[in-house]
Amino acid sequence: MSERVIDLRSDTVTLPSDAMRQAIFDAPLGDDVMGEDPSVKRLEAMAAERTGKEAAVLVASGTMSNLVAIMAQCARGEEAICGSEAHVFHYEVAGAAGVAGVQLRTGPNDARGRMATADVEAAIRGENVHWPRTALLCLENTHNRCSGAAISAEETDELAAIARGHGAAVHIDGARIFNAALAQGTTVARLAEAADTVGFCLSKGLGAPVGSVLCGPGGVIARARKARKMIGGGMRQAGIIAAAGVHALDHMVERLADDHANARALARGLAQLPMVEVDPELIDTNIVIAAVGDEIAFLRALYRAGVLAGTPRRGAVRFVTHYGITTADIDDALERIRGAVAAVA
Ligand code: TLP
Repeated sequence: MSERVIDLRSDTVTLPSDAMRQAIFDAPLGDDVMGEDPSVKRLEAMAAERTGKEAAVLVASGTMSNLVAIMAQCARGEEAICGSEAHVFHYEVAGAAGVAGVQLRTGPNDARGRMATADVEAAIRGENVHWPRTALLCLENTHNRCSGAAISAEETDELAAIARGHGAAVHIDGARIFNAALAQGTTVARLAEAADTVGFCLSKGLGAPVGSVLCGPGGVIARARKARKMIGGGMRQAGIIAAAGVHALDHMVERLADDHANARALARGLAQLPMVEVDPELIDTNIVIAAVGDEIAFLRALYRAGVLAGTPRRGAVRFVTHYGITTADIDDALERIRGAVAAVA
């Protein structure tokens, strides 16, 4: 392995900046289960405001945000619809089924993370003694397994209207919804307007060490808060975490544009290489997924060259740009990847 490792496995590897560490150090604290942590209250108020929702609750992770959103909006034995490529379906240990008692039903996602209105309509159950009630539609923005595609507000509006027409609530897994808003020149509130609940992560591109926030109507968030307690997510002096989140919302949002530019540059460089297929025009945000043939051999060669990436599926590799990765790092990574590809070929 060569000198410094360039870690493009995920934006979850970001480390807090010195200023963020200082904000954590300075945070006023209290017992949040007793509703007395001023830093948590401040973060939750900011999050509600940014997403255009009435209330918010700080949770430990994106996974917990999706789980408590499901617990708050579905009864056991009910069904939630999500895309076939959804994070909640692939990577959350079937928590909807295992913990919430909720069955996930998928409809197809296209390569850009979109769902067709007809497919959502078809996945919603009617009234029949055999069928579970469709309680929730879960969307994802940006769409992780679909190359970080940013989903438009109009598309969300359209799908949400169908769900609502059948009495189902709408949740957005907005782990990277600040990326989605920035990429489309809109606000998170606009992207989430048609949804009941939206969760976003502090610990990805926003650079905080821990945490996600679920936002929505007061009554739903009260139920989510109770669900959070049930699964052991009631945290005491959680202001330690929340202070990093406040700092992130104040200082780390605009810089996500650098990650997007770096991802585009990386995709442009990758597209020049033999054995690698990727369309740089389709990179909306900070995730690049490229087709490479034998992904294991490819990742091993990259590893030896000091570049870390991941794989979302057979034949594909994933690179994620983030805070701490500069434009010079991207040039360096491309140089190393060029050498690695030559070695594999
Ligand atoms: N995604 C992680 C891995 O789990 C794949 C990553 O490296 O991208 N929703 C979406 C859309 C996500 O991308 C993730 C994390 C989550 C939820 C879960 O967040 P955490 O890891 O905080 O539980």
